[in-house]
Amino acid sequence: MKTSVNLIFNVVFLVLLISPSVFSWKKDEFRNCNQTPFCKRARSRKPGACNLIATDVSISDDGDLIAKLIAKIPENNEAQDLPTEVNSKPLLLVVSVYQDGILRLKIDEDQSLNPPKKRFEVPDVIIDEFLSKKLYLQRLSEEKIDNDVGFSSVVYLDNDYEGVLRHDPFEVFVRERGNGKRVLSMNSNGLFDFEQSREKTEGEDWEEKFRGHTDTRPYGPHSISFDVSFYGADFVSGIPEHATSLALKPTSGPGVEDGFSEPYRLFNLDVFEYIPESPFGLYGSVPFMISHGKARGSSGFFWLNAAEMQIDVLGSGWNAGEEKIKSPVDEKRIDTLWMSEAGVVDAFFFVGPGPKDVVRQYIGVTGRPAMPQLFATAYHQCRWNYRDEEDVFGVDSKFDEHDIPYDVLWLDIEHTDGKRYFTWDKLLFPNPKEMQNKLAEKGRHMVTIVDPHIKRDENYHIHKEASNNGYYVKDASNRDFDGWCWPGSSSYVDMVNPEIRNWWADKFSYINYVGSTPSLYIWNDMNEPSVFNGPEVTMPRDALHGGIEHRELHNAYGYYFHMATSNGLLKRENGNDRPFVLSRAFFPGTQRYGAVWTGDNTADWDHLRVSVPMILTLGLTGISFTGADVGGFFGNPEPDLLVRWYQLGAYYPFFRAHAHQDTRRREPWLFGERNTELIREAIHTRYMFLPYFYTLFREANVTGTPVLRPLWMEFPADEETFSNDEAFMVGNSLLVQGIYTQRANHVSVYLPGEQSWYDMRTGATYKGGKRHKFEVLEESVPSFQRAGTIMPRKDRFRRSSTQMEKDPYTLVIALNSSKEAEGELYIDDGKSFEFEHGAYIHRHFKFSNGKLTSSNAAPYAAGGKRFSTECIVERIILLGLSPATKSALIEPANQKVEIELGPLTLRPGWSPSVLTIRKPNLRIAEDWTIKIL
Ligand code: NBV
Repeated sequence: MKTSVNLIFNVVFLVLLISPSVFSWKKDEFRNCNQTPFCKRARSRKPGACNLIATDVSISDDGDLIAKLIAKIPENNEAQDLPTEVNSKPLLLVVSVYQDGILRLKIDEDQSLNPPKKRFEVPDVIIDEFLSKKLYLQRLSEEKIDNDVGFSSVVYLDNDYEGVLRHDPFEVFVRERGNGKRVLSMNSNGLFDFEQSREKTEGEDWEEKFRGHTDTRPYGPHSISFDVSFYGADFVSGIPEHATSLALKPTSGPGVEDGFSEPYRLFNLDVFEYIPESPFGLYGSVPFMISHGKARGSSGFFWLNAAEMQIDVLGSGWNAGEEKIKSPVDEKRIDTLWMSEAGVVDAFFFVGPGPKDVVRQYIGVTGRPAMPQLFATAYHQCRWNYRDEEDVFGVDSKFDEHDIPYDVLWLDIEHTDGKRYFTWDKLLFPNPKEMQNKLAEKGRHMVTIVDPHIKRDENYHIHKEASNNGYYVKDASNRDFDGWCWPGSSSYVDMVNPEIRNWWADKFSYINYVGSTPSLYIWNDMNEPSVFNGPEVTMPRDALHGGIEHRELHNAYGYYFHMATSNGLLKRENGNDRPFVLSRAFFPGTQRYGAVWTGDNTADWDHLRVSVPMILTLGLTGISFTGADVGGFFGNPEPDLLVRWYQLGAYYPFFRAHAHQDTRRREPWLFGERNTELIREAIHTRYMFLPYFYTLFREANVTGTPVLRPLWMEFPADEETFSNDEAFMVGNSLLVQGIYTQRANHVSVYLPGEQSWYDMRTGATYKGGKRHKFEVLEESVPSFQRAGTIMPRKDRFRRSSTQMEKDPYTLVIALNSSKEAEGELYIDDGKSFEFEHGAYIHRHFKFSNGKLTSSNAAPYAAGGKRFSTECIVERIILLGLSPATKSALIEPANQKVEIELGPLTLRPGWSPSVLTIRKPNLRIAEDWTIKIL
């Protein structure tokens, strides 16, 4: 009986899913702020409503600043909306200081008063290294601010900044030492509110209903909200994931645009056909905001909390007409309102002052981005689904036939036996190992999908073990939670528990994952988690992970799943290879485990456009290895859109084409010869720049600075760049402008800075600090090398990146007005963790005084492992030298070489000022100098 009900349910679901009329964003399926009581309550609070003051301020034995927050009982006590005994219980506040000027603020209930509930603090996000960088406060200085009743306590952050806890009214802020200028602050608008857990009062109903789902809310309201202000800011950015502009638009106050009156929601959700312009929350959440302004630079605020969060950006004048609250500061600032359903306050203040500093400070807390294997930075070919082995081999050989390189072929859910992950459909994929090995012979890899929903089938080994061991998330009545997903009735492994994550990780061993080989890597989808019949297509908030409610950790579920999967690949028998796992859901710390993509976009121009701010925003939050489905997941792209998408996608850090199963096939050779040629050229561009990309991935791995950067990250003082998210920087050297309209003839490109830019195809120069109008070419999107930089390339095209390993390098030197340039190249084995022990090459190239020098940028690290390569430099391209230059001298060999004219790339058309030194045949790993004669 149950099986036939399952079957009917499945069929109905499938019909619904593939029917185009239901393939549009169904707003009503999701809660808005008004339907979310904690959000509604927080949003309706008036500035100055917070009546908390800090008392008993002291330095603890642990070297922290500690205080109690108590309610100041107003003379007229009518305004209290909670029983007095709740309000009068003190909250505990702890301010700790860490290296790099980081202030951490924790506020929680006092456990010694036995609150009815211990609130959840998210483990496994903050890295140990950060904790070891705590500074122990020695003494407290106090001062009076304005006409305050009490004092403020001041703590030293570093030479330039200090943190202040203002006692009455309670406020925490960071300011510059010396001039006292504020950087960022909390509760300056008096909106702080902390709903303490308590017993139910008589007649109170804590249940919440939404579209037929009941949330039992056994612990009642325990939300937290507060305001955060960013000083000297022209805009704020960050808090992914939303499909919207990079500079966040106001969501409250005057001047709110249509469609932006809801707060930015952070609640991981599987949203069918998301629209390309909305504050609506998508698949992942990072509650980290970065501000930037011409005057002061950047600052950042991070709230480690995994419950649903809603964030308002308050448009200027948002509090006009309100009774003015006592604030000493009238300088330019952006106010924001942060609201979360549960958890504690665990907040980090980052002082910057540059955008790169803020990102470094943030990843100092949450961890450095993983260094990917080289193959993963190349081109990936995916579709839902490559039908069977024959299809796989067909696609694989067509790439060769058409001379298009690719590195990874992906298999979506249909490759499994009835959506039982870790299995293969025996008819369609009878020989998975042979299939992977065949591709591996050409240096190619495969990826299979492994989702978190486990089919409840007694004969399925994963289900049997998980249910016998009690490894599933439980529902509110403590039974295995049973929800609907691709396999029908499914349960979800409780990834928050480290023991269960370990068990999951073991499933990736070659013995357990039958049919897997070392060239197979993994894709985690649906890990928000997506539950077709759940409230808002996800897990009920009252589901249980041990004693923790799902509501408290919802946004981190997918992170733990990603972590467990990535650890699974590490545990494989050849665990010395770096894992590659793509995840749809994400949370702070995701950058340590792998790549992320922007989910189910649509094949239209607006989605192409919004992919750029989405990827840039992720990069600002440390998650640098990201991309959008090239071509658009839903729908059929017109050939010109597909071509433009390849041309832009070739610069995404994660470059993968993907398509829904109902779309027409769209492999690169299916749109006529000319389009094949154009797509080939786009993919070739990526392969050509792989050495540059890999160097940038290493930079991200060390410093957190993302591979793809907003223009303002490189040109922080140039206001023209602040609202520009149609162009971006790849590293510090390359500016790329997307083409986002059909049949565009011209495009206006702003080239920032004082130095000029060289057209990447022709070498023609254009002035910086100016907008230029360019004719739009069919062959490529506009891209420019910044004067003063040196970019490494590999210009020979092979079948895959792995086959380019021994290929020679080209260096492109773009001289600035002082005839100087600099650049870097990072090389390692592209695969293992040996680089962490010093087995890498890091070269620094510098051109000045008519000489190009290659020197070692990284004296061998402790641990002493070496990496060597025989690779040579086969070409040096010089941009910006006089065309009369005829020869150069290579030192130390004392060999004279000719300098010839162009070209810049192996394609036709270059400017006459492009000079080339052919075959200098220098070893890339060695020190050398070339002197222009
Ligand atoms: O596994 C099927 C798809 C996948 O192709 C896509 O990339 C994911 O984002 N998956 C979502 C589930 C179904 C979407 C309609």
